[in-house]
Amino acid sequence: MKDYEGDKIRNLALVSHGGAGKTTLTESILFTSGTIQRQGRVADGSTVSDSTPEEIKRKISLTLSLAHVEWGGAKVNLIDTPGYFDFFGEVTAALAVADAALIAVNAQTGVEAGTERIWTPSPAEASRDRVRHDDGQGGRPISRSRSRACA
Ligand SMILES: Nc1nc2c(ncn2[C@@H]2O[C@H](COP(=O)(O)OP(=O)(O)OP(=O)(O)O)[C@@H](O)[C@H]2O)c(=O)[nH]1
Ligand SMILES: [Mg+2]
Repeated sequence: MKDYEGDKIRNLALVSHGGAGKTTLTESILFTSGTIQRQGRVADGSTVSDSTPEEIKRKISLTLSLAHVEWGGAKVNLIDTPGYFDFFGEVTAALAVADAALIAVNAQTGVEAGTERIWTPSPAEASRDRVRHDDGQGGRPISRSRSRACA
């Protein structure tokens, strides 16, 4: 595989409510960029992202999956995440390494609960952000917010 300098690598997480179209969009990006020659469909179990037997059977994403395209001289890593709450840990993991998030929204149903959950920080997350700004050392307030998160 070609080597890319760090400034030519982008990590893009696709996130949103279940069924909004993340896997379909990932497949379209792969096809449009010429990375794959045939555009698969979730309903047929033929997408790059939903490739495990369980995902093919259920027709939903269960774990995050990685794919990449080359675009404008950069390597764009696509991280397709599951939208169902049960697998929210996969979204957290993807966002931890992503440079940017692409939020797919179903044009017919609009912003749904799962998308709001990703968009809105939990009280513990918000609290931790604030104390980081207030206190350059961070240690004591952060451990306090950790206690709140675990309470
Ligand atoms: N008509 C139409 N159907 C779409 C579109 N995008 C996705 N779908 C269909 O909607 C269903 C769900 O699409 P997915 O791509 O699996 O959605 P997802 O966000 O990856 O779903 P999860 O992985 O379960 O969160 C599939 O049957 C798709 O074929 C679209 O733009 N238009
Ligand atoms: Mg999916």
